[in-house]
Amino acid sequence: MPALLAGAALCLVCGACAGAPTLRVEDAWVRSVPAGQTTAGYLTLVNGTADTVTLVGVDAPIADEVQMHETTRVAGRALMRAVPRFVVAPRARLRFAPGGNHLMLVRARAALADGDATELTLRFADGRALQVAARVRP
Ligand SMILES: [Cu+2]
Repeated sequence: MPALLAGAALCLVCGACAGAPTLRVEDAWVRSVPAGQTTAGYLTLVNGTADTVTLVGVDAPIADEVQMHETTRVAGRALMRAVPRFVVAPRARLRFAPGGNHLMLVRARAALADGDATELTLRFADGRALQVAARVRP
């Protein structure tokens, strides 16, 4: 019985933490790259709100251009193609991860070395923007 009560108390605490619905980014990172080359970025967008959000682009001051790509399998081969927007349902997550959706950071304006941090800004259809720090790693 004491264990049950403790569990109930924990749930209340969790509920309080999750009280503020937010749109946030987890685990943003960019693969290290020499200057002038193209690299990839990854992150998880967490839509903790009750609204659908539409991601329409990402900006990175380190790159000439950023494209959002998805990876599809055609006849056993992985092909990537640019996607203009990603729609994220309420309380859903959108993952950019190796082998799947990813950000292409075209022509790095400076070298990105392991341990650096770089900035990414996510832009949404409603005009909102979300700026995050991405770790650089191999
Ligand atoms: Cu790509």
